[in-house]
Amino acid sequence: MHRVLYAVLAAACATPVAAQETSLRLVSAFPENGLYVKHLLPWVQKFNAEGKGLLQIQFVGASPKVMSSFEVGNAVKGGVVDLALNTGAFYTNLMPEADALKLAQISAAEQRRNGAYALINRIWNAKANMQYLARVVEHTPFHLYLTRRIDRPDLTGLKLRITPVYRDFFQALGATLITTTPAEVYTALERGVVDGYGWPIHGIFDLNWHERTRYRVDPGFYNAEVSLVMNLDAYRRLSAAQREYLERQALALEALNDKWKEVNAEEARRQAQHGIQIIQFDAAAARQYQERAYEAGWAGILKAAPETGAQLRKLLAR
Ligand code: 173
Repeated sequence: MHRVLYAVLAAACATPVAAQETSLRLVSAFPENGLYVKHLLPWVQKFNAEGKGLLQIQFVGASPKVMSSFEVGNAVKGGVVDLALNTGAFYTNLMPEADALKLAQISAAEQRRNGAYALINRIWNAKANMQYLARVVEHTPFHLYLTRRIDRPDLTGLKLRITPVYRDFFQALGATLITTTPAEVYTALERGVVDGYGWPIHGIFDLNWHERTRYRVDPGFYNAEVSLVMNLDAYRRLSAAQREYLERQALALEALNDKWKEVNAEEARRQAQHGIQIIQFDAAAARQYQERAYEAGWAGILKAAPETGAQLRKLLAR
């Protein structure tokens, strides 16, 4: 991160601007012009309109401009920022369990009811100094996008751009892997450094990856997770009224998640329109592909975090 920006962020964090009002600084680990920030900003506006005199959110900016996607977790942990729109795969450096939320097979609402959120918060509090506030994306599978055709679920000889989300699965299928932030995907495709990448069903137009994408492999797998997380100290500094307000707005944000169903249908149409072809396996191979994804995904989590991984699996898997 730029040193000057770091100093500015650190100095201005959660400064009470009036006796009662607190302003929280929010950073997005996903790019400024992407679907996720576009989804979040109207909520921030509403939050600020209704929270005058109590609690405000200042959107500071997004990766890669303010900091690398992979640094945002650390910035939240250390209190350099108060809030982040982030995904667990971007902060596995803090705790490997962060990446387990992609394996959830029940809704966020169910996770609140069955104790998963309480468990997530015990782990996130203890290991990352974070409060987990809301899941901002649901109903969204990840896919493998390619520049070359394959005809069966064998990735041998393919070089793929990944984050930890896809690592264990794509590795199990024989791929060679290169980890990059979203900001580096276009150049990797352009230079032919990779033959494809993992990404959700939506969002490939945000940074023009569609120009370099010929195929999408169906089916998708997992449950793309993007969430709002908060520095735990900043969370604990809030008054009861501020916390109640924040939690209420976080619930309201989570309640918007059905929208992704429509977005995803539209994005799939748009991909087809741009000539992106679907590589589809037969039913048996497709089922195997998805089973393999979950098997490899949980194996990776359990290997890195045997105890908490098993607790998470109990509450997140069906
Ligand atoms: O960068 C990624 O491919 C990634 O890990 C991710 C996670 C959630 C939503 C979108 C992308």
